[in-house]
Amino acid sequence: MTAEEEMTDRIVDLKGVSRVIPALDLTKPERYWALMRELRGLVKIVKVSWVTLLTIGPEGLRKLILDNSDVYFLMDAKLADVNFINGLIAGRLREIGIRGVIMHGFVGNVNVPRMEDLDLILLASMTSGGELYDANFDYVIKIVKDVNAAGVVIGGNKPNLIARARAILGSGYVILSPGIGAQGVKPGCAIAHGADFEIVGRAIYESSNPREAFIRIEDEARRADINRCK
Ligand code: BMP
Repeated sequence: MTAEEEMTDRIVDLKGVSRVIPALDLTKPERYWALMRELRGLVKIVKVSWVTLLTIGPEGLRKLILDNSDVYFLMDAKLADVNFINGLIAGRLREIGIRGVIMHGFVGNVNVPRMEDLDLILLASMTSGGELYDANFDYVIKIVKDVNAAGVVIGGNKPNLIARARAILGSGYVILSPGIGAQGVKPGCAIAHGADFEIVGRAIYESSNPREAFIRIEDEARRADINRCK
């Protein structure tokens, strides 16, 4: 069976199934396989990045995906080129097994390629800086539906923007929030404000026991309580 046959195609189908997306920004190739072994059977989605691609290369990433065929791989490419090039890059990523690609929303409607067999997720607000981003927040949220994106990334430290996006987008789109753990947001607090998934990097991969850290954060995310987040 191929990786494609074993996993869900769409991130929206994983809403409620899993709440924590480990971010694998690791600089030693062997750590990718070691961490995926630790998280086996628990993790449904992982986020890889330019750090991943520059550490294990495209063939390494293809192998990592094949070796973990029950996991949805999301590439945080933060694309911001013209439509044609964004489409070419996203298509190449799809060929190596990536299911979802994150790109910048500020490039606008015209530069978001329409991909049939890949989830595109638009970065709408960053955990740090990004004042210009937030000034254009409503524009990025508005184009999500127009470009048929799967959802958005909004910093977990921006609870009001998460709630605003949820109100505008409804439940058919995903909201992913980074900033949990190492950047100071408590697990569960982005979800309490309307996010579907919390992206967690260092709090998992720098833990002495990543499997336990994942289980604890997933549990806290599952019990998301807005009263603990004030
Ligand atoms: P960590 O939990 O170690 O802080 O990692 C956060 C992850 O989320 C990194 O992969 C980073 O690129 C990503 N991220 C972020 O921290 N803030 C943003 O606004 C957008 C991101 O993609």
